[in-house]
Amino acid sequence: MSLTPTQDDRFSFGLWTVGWQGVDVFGGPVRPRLDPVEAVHRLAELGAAAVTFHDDDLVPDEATRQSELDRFTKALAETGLGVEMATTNLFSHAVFKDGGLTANDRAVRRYALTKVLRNLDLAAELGATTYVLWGGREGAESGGSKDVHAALDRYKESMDLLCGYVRERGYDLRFALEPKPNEPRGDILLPTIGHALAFIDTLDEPERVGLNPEVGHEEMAGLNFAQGIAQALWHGKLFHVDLNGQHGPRFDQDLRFGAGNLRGAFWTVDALERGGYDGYLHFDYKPPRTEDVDGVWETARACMRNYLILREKVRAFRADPEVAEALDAARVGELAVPTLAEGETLADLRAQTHDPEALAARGLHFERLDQLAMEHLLGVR
Ligand SMILES: [Mn+2]
Repeated sequence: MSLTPTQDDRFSFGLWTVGWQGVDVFGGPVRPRLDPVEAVHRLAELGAAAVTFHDDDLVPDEATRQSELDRFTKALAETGLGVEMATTNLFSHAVFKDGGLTANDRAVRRYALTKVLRNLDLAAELGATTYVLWGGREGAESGGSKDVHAALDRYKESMDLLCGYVRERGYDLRFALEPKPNEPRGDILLPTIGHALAFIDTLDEPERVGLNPEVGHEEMAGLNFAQGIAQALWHGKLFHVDLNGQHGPRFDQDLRFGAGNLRGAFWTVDALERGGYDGYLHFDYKPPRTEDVDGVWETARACMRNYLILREKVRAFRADPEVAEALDAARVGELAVPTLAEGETLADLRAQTHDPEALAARGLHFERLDQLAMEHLLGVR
């Protein structure tokens, strides 16, 4: 078993992840700025396949925009790394204090749209095929300050305009909405996978818009990430994924993948590997403030290594004959059988005798199955 990543594994990192300087609500930077060119070289050495960026990570300054882009594309060419996704920073600048696409102030919304459009052009130029929209500031702290009905109208208006732009330009780009329940806003619009899926159905071009769910964001809402992405896959909407770690409902921890809810990570890898997801495995995490620059690269290496370890564990679990037996005993396969037989009617069903007491007496043996998963995860099988 190889735990050394290669480009075939399709691991990808945001420039803002390894580049996070540790600025949080209570303290300033603990690490120097990381040059995107160095990030590209280091990530390539570690076995990543691609990088992703916000406009402000890569080209923060108008005066140096072209020279920075030239250096960056040279680094990509030297390493063979790709750009698979890009996104717009609609949250850091003070102008976005009440959001971008759903700000009450119409002039702010008009500026936000132009910022997205400009970075869409750059994303397409650099070969990205996914464009993420995380609306961290799209929300409110108090009930009266945001007309949710109007905000969703404006969100839809923006998405319809952006889809139309991408179509007219002929860009090979799909949008992926990234849900999050709260932080930085008190309550964020489209807070979970389910909210975002329902919203996508209202768009003019729903086929161009899917999801970029993040482990920690769903777990902050107390939700099960593996079940969430399984539903996104069922809808054909898992366009991208943000892998990281989180310890239950609290502030957004952005731990390296595998830290936090380890059992959740096992089932997340199982859901991705078995569910037909064929996109990039993207890490969106923050190396803790305790780490120096060497520690940052250790966390990047660990994200990929933990995925590969869990992939091996999941494969061994699925290949274990005792697991196959336990799955049978748990009637897991039976759920794929339609409840009514071909040609059978509800009248036929009602004409039959059902014995709920006898059915109730059957055990489902789920605990044995889960213990087998636990033992694979703990390395004793
Ligand atoms: Mn996060």
